[in-house]
Amino acid sequence: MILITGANGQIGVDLAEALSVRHGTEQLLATDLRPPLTDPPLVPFEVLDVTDERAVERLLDRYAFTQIIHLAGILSATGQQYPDLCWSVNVTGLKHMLDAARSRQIQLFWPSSIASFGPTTPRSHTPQHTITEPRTMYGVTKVTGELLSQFYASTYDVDVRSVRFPGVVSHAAPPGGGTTDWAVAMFFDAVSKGSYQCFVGPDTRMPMMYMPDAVKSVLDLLDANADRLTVRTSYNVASISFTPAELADAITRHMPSFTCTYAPDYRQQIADSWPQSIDDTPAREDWDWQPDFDLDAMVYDMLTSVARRLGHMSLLDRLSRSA
Ligand code: AKB
Repeated sequence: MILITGANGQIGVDLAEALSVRHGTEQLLATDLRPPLTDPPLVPFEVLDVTDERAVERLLDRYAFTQIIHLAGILSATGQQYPDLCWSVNVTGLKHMLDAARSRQIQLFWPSSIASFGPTTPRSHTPQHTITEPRTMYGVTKVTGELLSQFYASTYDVDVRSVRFPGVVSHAAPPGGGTTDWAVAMFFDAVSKGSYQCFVGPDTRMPMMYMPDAVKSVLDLLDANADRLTVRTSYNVASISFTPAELADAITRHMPSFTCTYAPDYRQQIADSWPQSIDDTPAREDWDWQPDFDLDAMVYDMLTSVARRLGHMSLLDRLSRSA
């Protein structure tokens, strides 16, 4: 059986669906601090606060889990506003999962982030092994989590696996409190309002990934032969890098009247401290990582999906005719 924490979040919703296709819903237990998104839930569901060690232990005592997909976490922008909460959820929560994985011999996946890097890291083609001096609390928790994972893997032989996600673009569930959220919000505002005001400047280049590739990276890493894995902190995974102006341009090719304006706020400083592109050679060599989507394929798929979700039939029709 597979335990998913943070199942109501942006990655949790899509990953739970992919896992239920693979293993059947009866093999999953989705958990989150908040109640399920649908009634009845799509997969068996329980409320779980990952910072509550007793609650975590009680839950793990009741099921024979073989894998934990630990997605509960606070993202970068929220983490700057609530640093104590960010530490507690991201570090204490992960430590509870590592301890559970250790005592019960469960395989554990959790996502780190490009936020592990900081202003002293090379920003272009950021290598796997490089300086990790983040300035955000979120980044501090991710570096801490990576080092904890490596310690548990090398000292206690825990099979812990992780990727450093870039911004993830998707339509099933909204991201919350991230610095890369503009890349999702731009699609929803383009379809619902025809315009978007972006909270980072037009030339802010950031590494991104479309959700199907993000899901694929998790499944591929979980499937990989343990003997081939050389990284037990967290693997760099790269896909596409683009700026808000480039994304706006790509959207405009399908929606000529779309306009994007810019009003950078405190998130600009966070974005400027992160890499612009990522070198993921070890992931490609160790477990054959390869993304499928480029910018244009992602934009077409996102616009189609968001138009369908928001009931914008004329746009859907136009998109299908231009395919
Ligand atoms: C965020 O913006 O905080 C996340 C991330 C890159 O980890 N999307």
